[in-house]
Amino acid sequence: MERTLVLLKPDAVERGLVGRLIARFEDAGFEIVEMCMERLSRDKAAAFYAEHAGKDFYDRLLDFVTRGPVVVMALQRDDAVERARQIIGATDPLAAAPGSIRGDFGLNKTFNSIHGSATREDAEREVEFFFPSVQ
Ligand code: 3AN
Repeated sequence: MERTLVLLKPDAVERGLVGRLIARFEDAGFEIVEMCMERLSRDKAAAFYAEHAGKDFYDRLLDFVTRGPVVVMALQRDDAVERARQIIGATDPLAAAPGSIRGDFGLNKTFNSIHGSATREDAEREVEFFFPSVQ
């Protein structure tokens, strides 16, 4: 069974969307393998988003994801990475399909409510990053 990492960003937590967003994944057959709520330190956020270091939106992204708590989940089902990306929608909420999480709730390219692993390799690294004890 495949796993992916989903992170509900501060704008989702602040707006009281956590329960509805988790329900979308459970309704789509995902099992929650691990879950935690935490406020990311700047160093941890920088490590998580290291691939974007130096980009024009990087500091804005770190300010945003550290401004309040996030909810992090390791989710499992067949084709978890691809299916979660479909449920989440495109990075830019304006381009995200209506009915996808970002299409329905994302505010802009930075405040886009949720992160999901982009590839199976990213998923393995990201699950290990947040939940090192998970096999
Ligand atoms: P995704 O989360 O859709 O996989 P990534 O991994 O390219 O997108 O980007 C990670 C995060 O960086 C996005 N969720 C978004 O918050 C932010 N981001 C990406 N591209 C932009 C951009 N062009 N302008 C502002 N923020 C961006």
